[in-house]
Amino acid sequence: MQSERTLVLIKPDAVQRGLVGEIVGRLERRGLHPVGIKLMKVTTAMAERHYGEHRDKPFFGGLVEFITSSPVVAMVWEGPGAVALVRTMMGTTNPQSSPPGTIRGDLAVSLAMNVIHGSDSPQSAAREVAIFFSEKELLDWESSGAGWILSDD
Ligand code: 3AN
Repeated sequence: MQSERTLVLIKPDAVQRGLVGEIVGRLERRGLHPVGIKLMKVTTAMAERHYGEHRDKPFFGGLVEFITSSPVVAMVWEGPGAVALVRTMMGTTNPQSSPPGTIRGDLAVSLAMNVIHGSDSPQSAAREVAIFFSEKELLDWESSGAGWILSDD
């Protein structure tokens, strides 16, 4: 399986509830590698770019307001099939229908405050990573001496 990178945001609700370690821990234990992590305040311009596909939706204003309201943890995670893997771990958009065992199913009750964002395709991941990180902020895990213990089989 091909190694991929995906953008993950720990949203303001989860940062405020002290769930950063829980969410990072789940991604680490699954076997993905962090290649970029930062605590940051999302600007309105970044949020409008990031959520551009929802521009015409009635909840767009609230979405931008929420994600810019207080700090998020922005991260890039890498590993085989990382985009779909993180989506599976997140669960469904509405936590009410997200099964136990998923991040939203275990940690969230609200559609608007659903604790985590993960890119929904490799194309979205490339676009979203570029909004939050410059190339020099991302670690090249394999050439950095950190090693790579995941195998393809
Ligand atoms: P996901 O985050 O599961 O990919 P999207 O991309 O459909 O879901 O929606 C982006 C974000 O917009 C969601 N994470 C959620 O916070 C918010 N959202 C989606 N649908 C609604 C809705 N009907 N009302 C309020 N917020 C919504």
